[in-house]
Amino acid sequence: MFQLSQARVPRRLRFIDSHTAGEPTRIVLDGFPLLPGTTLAEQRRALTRDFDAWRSLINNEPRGNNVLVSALLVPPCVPDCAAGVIFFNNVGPLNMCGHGTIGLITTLAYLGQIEPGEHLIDTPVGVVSATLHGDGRVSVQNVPAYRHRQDVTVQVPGIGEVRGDVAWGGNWFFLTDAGTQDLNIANVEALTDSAWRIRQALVAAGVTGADGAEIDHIELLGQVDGVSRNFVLCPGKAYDRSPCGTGTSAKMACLAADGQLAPGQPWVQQSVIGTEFEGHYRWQDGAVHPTITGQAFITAEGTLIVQPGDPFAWGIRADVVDR
Ligand code: PYC
Repeated sequence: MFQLSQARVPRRLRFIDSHTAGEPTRIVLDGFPLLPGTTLAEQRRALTRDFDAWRSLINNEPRGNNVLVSALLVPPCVPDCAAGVIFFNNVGPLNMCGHGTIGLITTLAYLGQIEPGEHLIDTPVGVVSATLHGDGRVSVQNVPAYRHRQDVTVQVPGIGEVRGDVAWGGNWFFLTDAGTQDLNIANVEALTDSAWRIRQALVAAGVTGADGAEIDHIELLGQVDGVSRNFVLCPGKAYDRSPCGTGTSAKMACLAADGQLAPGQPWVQQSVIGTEFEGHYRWQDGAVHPTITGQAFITAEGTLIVQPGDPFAWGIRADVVDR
């Protein structure tokens, strides 16, 4: 059980908020503890193990919210990288985050730290490269994506048999057809309910990603006016307002495995709110290397303040019951 703040002076953390295709990102510039570790994977483990209260402070209410994805801007551990980043949301760390990387690059440009061109970014799952275009769009060359399991069936209480693929796009996804469900913003409650049931059924059935990794993103897919549209439920039960960069990567890996998308062929992925990412992939060393292009916009900059004695110093957490 973590301790509430005993600090005698206000804690201050500077941040910049943006949204990418509607999905918010908070980049925290300073004010958090130095994380031990010589790689970002080690530092992310340290964040989860010893500093999870800081994640909650930044991302959870009353300073954040369940939809927000935040990231610590940290010194890169790999030479030649412009920055290091550790993403997290309302329930824990994320491996990679496509919309968040677009938000990060836009934030670094806003701060005057980078110019248009290609930039390497160190993440806990490897180095990704991102290109800032002259018009403000950002292309993220994501980590390699692949389909792990095809045509998995699972019995979902209240729904019945659901069939889908398990794929890695920087996070673990279960991708399945939305069937007759409307993929639009008016239907997000019902979509959330379906996706959550599917996620729980996968856990109950022992369906995982590689090495037993939990599948913590559920992607329901369909078409609207001939364009692929998705609904992605994130680990903390919020849905992605953007088309989800890692989810689009996972989708392209499945299409590539089915021979339905050739290297270099453009893929447009819409979100449930109708925003778009453009994608394509390159085939290298037997793997799909996805690129996702989108645009972020700065929405706020400021300082998170934690006053001494604030009972919600560390955010509102469902797992803290002794307040
Ligand atoms: O864009 O990869 C993404 C993402 C993951 C979770 C929310 N957005």
